Amino acid sequence: MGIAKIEELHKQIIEKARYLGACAAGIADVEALKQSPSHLIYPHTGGYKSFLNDDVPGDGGEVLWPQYAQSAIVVAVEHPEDKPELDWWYAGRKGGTPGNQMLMNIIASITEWLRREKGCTAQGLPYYIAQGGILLKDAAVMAGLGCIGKNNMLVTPDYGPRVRLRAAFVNIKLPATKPLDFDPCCDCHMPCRTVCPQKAFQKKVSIANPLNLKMLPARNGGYSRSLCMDQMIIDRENAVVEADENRDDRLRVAKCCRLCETSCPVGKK
Ligand code: B12
Ligand code: SF4
Ligand code: SF4
Repeated sequence: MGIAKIEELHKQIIEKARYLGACAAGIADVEALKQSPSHLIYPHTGGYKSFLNDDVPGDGGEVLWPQYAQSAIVVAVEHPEDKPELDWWYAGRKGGTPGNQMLMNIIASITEWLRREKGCTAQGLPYYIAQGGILLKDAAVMAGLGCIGKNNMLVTPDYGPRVRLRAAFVNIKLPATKPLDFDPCCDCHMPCRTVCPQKAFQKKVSIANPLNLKMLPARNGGYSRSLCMDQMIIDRENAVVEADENRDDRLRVAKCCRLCETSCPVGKK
C-alpha cells in the first residue's frame, strides 16, 4: 500500500471509530509500544489476577504480541459522572460493564470492516493480559489520546480521565497518531490524590524497576496498587443484586471506586 493510501486508511479508521460512538481514537506503533514503561515493567510485577472475574486466570506478567501485529488501534468511550451505570460490573454478563460492551462493539465493527473491505488481518484484543490484552493506558498515550496524570490514569483533554479503553491489532504499519503536548497536572492542587479512601497516593511505593525507568505509576511511583485493590475488593463485597432497565434479568452489580477520576477537574463541562 502506498503512503497516501496508508495515510488515508489512518484517517478512515479514526473517522469510523468516532462514527461508531468513540469519543477519541488513535493509532500506536506496536514496536514502540513494546518499549513503553508499562510494557517494560509489567513482566517484573508478577502480573494480575482479576478480582471480579474468577474465570480469568492470572497472567504472571507476560504480555503476548502476535507476529502479524504492526499497529494498535486504540479507542476510548466517555464515562461521564452522570452516567455511572456505564461503569457498573454485572457479574456473569459478557463484557462486564455496559461501557465495555460499547467498546467491544466498536472494535468488532472496525476490525470486521478492515478485514472485509481492506483485506487486512485485524483482531480486537481482550481486556485481560492473560487472554492476550495489552496495557491500554500506555497504548492510549502513544496513540495521542492524552497523558498519564498524577492519578495514574489516562487524562484526555476533553473528558479528563473519565474514559474507558479497548484496542485492536492490525497487520499494516500505519503512521502513529502524534502524542499530545498536554499536561494538566503541573499546576493542579491534586484533588485526585487527597480524595482516595485508601490513601493509595500517600507515599512512594517500592516496585521492581530493574531497567531504572523514570516513568512510574502515577508518574513518581506514588500509587499503591495493593491499597487500591483493597478498595476494589470492598466494592465487590458490597455488590448488590439489581435489575438492568434494558434487560429482564437480575444480576450482582459491583460499583467500583472511581474517586481519583471523578475528582479531576479536567474535561468537566
Ligand atoms: C490491573 C488493572 C487494575 C488493577 C491494578 C491497577 C494498576 N495500575 O496496577 C486495579 C484493580 C487496582 C485497578 C484499579 C483501577 N482501574 Co484498572 N485496570 C487494570 C488493567 C487490567 C491493567 C493495568 C496494569 O496492570 N497496568 C500495569 C502497571 C504496571 O502500570 P501502571 O500502574 O498503569 O503504571 C504505569 C503507567 O503509569 C506508565 N506511565 C507513567 N508515566 C508515563 C508516561 C508515558 C509517556 C507513558 C507512555 C506511560 C507512563 O508507566 C507506569 C509503569 O512504570 C487495565 C486494562 C488494561 N488492559 O490495560 C485497567 C485500567 C487501567 N483500569 C481502569 C480504571 C478505570 C480503573 C479504576 C478507576 C477502577 C474502575 N472503576 O474501573 C481504578 C483506578 C486506579 C488508578 N488510579 O490507577 C481503566 C483506566 C482508564 C483511564 N482513563 O486511564 C483501564 C484502562 C481499563 C478500562 N476499562 O479502560 N485497575
Ligand atoms: S486532579 Fe489534577 S493532578 Fe490529578 S490527574 Fe487531574 S489534573 Fe492531574
Ligand atoms: S480507584 Fe479509588 S481506591 Fe483506587 S486509587 Fe482511585 S480513589 Fe483510590
